[in-house]
Amino acid sequence: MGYGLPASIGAQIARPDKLVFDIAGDGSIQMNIQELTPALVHKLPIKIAIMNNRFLGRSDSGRSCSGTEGTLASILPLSLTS
Ligand SMILES: Cc1ncc(C[n+]2csc(CCOP(=O)(O)OP(=O)(O)O)c2C)c(N)n1
Ligand SMILES: [Mg+2]
Repeated sequence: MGYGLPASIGAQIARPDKLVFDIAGDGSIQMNIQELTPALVHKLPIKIAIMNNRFLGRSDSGRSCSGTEGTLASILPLSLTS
């Protein structure tokens, strides 16, 4: 959790020729959202898809006993360069 964006920055800097995607939960992206600043400063073309289910769902674990069965996530695509 929180790893995807900083890892994507490292991957994109290491391999500028490659398309880098960060697929993140809304809680995960929030954890290290400040890393958008270096990504923008360095004009990194990382693509970010945020799986927004509006809570720290811990993915599927515990869902059957938490009353959140059937909760759907909307996807918020975010491109840093366009
Ligand atoms: C650094 C860190 N803190 C806390 C956790 C415990 N944890 C695992 S999943 C999760 C919630 C993730 O929420 P989100 O990114 O919105 O994904 P969702 O499960 O809602 O799809 C938490 C707090 C973790 N894995 N890593
Ligand atoms: Mg979530």
